[in-house]
Amino acid sequence: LSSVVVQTTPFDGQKPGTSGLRKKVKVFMEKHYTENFVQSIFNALGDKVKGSTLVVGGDGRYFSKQATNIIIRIASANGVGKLIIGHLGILSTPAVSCIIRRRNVLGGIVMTASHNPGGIQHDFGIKYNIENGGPAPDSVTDAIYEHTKIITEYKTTPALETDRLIDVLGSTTYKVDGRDFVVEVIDPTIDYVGLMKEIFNFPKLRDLIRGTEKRPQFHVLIDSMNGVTGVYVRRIFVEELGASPDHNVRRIVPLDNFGEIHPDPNLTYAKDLVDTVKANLQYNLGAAFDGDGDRNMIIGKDAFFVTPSDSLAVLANNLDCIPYFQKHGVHGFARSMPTAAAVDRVAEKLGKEMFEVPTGWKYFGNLMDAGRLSLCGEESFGTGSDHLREKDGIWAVLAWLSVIEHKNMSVEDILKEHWKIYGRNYFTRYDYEECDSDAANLMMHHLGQLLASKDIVGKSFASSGKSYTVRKADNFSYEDPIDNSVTKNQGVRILFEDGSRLIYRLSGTGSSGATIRVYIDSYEKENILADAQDMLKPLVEIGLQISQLKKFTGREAPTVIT
Ligand code: VG1
Ligand code: CO
Repeated sequence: LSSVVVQTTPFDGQKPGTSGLRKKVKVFMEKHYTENFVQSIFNALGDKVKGSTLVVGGDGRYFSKQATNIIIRIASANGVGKLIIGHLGILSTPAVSCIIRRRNVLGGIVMTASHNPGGIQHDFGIKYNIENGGPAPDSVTDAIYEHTKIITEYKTTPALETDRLIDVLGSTTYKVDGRDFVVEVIDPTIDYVGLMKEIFNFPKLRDLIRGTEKRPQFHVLIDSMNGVTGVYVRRIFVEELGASPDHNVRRIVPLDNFGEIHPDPNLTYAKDLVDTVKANLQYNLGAAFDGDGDRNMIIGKDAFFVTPSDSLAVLANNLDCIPYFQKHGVHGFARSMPTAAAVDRVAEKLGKEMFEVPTGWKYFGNLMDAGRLSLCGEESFGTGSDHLREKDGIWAVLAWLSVIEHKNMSVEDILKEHWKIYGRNYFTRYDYEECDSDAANLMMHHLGQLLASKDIVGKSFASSGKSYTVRKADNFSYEDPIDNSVTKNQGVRILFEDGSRLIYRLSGTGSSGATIRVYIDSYEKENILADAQDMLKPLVEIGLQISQLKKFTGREAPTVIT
């Protein structure tokens, strides 16, 4: 087979966001659009591509097959030696990370738009992961973006027959321009399940889920929301841990449009799971994942909600019951800046290093590689550890089950005990999705001016009888302690004297318009059993007042509250 060179011209806006390039499917379908981006990845990688091995797979959303074929042909023409592809193009985001690490390859191309809806009308996405298994850092995504702006041609091998190639397991070797090019189609679960078995005590978890003479069954309901985790849930929960395929798992067949739902595990989009757990009090735990399997939501009996910030803190406090951490030790903890600081209190008590990074998993990788970070999380339903370099939904549920097995307590009791010891960080996030971009930018500009004005510090704001005085206000910037790279403008923070915070930032994962996120949190030492929305109401109002969000966007209410 011979490669050919195809002339092309650049597209605007191929800038990877918080987690890769995400656009409407129809945009990716435009002639040369996907090709340009894939070629730009190879251009940014340069000589490293020659003879390299890359992993390819994704959440199976609409357009994945076409994109896989494009990637195969372009990779072959660019001198890639081998592609390892998940069967049917399926690989969860954590599984890609796992395979890159276990097989020591150059990187991976992940086809996902995560929790964004799928189907011909909705979203597609491509992101590149580097050799540590993690999302490419800004230096790499910036280089890719620069190439997308100047691209004039791409290389491909049009005669390479890809039809049905990824439907069958096994290796195929081609000769392209005289070189060997191998496509190996693998079982998407094999590496990942192997890793989970090394990390956790599967026999114990099996006893928990099936029950023993001494202990009643612990009933779980695991919801894959028609996303990619279905194949992993079947292997791990049903086949390995003995969960019932009828009662313990749901929506575990990946669909390319996610069954027309929004595969995002939160109280709004996973309401179906919440309602089912509420209606069936035999369930002790419910969990849901997003489309690509890196997010998780945990609820207890009667749908008792665990905020991701608390989930992180509870796991941090109990890691020593998990074999992986017994073996490797527990190094530092980290969270993204908007995530509530519950884990910071655990770090302090246990004497561990604690890091606060910008939003997005790529900022955790360096710390993990340097051996300074074991467990981290984000308020956006992301939890993970240094077992790989992505957040990992299934891992988080197995970690929770390990803690439950060890403590022999309910989800709710574990949380209440935790708050009693550490106090509680109340947290909520208001999302205003698909706002007018100009309006959102004007609001951020207004906040920027506020920061620049000298009198913001010391100023008091009052609402519903509560008053808060500003201690500090800034736009978050982060210096990576390992490579000293600096990332600026990561969100406007208004920090109050009592430790409460208001944070504003624009989403970097949407595919149209702008999504404004407002994060609100406050800490209570004693008053730990209140309702989060009631508790935070005054601060929410102050947040709207300071930002003049309604005036700028015309929005009366958020699209999603978590
Ligand atoms: C959102 C979340 C962020 C997360 C990112 C990717 O980003 O806030 O915490 O890392 O999604 O998650 P943004 O820029 O929209 O706020 V995923 O599961 O979409 O890969
Ligand atoms: Co995701």
